[in-house]
Amino acid sequence: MKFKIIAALFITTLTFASSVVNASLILGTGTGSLRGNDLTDPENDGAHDADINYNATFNANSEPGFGGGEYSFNVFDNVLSGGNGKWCCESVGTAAKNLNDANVTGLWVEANFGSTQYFLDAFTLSSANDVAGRDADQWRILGSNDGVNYTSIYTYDNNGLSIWNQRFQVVEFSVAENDFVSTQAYSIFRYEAYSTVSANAHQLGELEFFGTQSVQSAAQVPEPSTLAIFSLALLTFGARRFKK
Ligand SMILES: [Ca+2]
Ligand SMILES: [Ca+2]
Ligand SMILES: [Ca+2]
Ligand SMILES: [Ca+2]
Repeated sequence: MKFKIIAALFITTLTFASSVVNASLILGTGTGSLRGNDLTDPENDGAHDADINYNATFNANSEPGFGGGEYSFNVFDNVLSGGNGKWCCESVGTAAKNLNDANVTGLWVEANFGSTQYFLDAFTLSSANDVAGRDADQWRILGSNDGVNYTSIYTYDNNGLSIWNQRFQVVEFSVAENDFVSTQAYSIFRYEAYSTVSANAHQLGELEFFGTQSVQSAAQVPEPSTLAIFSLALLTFGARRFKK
């Protein structure tokens, strides 16, 4: 009897521990469950099928563009829908890859904020409408400041198992919920998928990044008041010289 209780406690502890490894928060399903106003479009006024009113430069190694034939930038269009509300359907294969291999490659899409760096506070990933077998089961969120060297911020490595249990489901990962730590500010944030669950096509409905601007990058942009004082000083100096 005693053994049974101890065994049950042990199993419970194990289950609890494994559920914490890839902790995340389900926000709901559908466009209305997106957090919205993310770094790529704080005004939430980006065009559905064109690169208009977005506050980042986008890049991808797969179908770069909004609209198109379910192009990759559709993960930033603030919409969860079939067709051009999602990115689909190039293949990364279903076999598990070794993510410790420095040369591992996948399908990626990224947002570039130029000279502005952010500490990533949270991100959301949303499933698309197609079969769940197309969901990624190995993926990363990476940060970079030069577009060459990328550092992993979050790694999901569960071959055969995606993070979603419904279509159009919005799942959030955050520093506040201890899902990851944010020790370095970056100007580029990338999502890269390395494998899918069971279908030779990869899909993603939406991707949102939330962060805090680093003080350093904020200081790189001269304040208007500083510029005004500098201009005034130049004018005064010029006027003095002219008087001579
Ligand atoms: Ca905008
Ligand atoms: Ca957005
Ligand atoms: Ca979308
Ligand atoms: Ca897989």
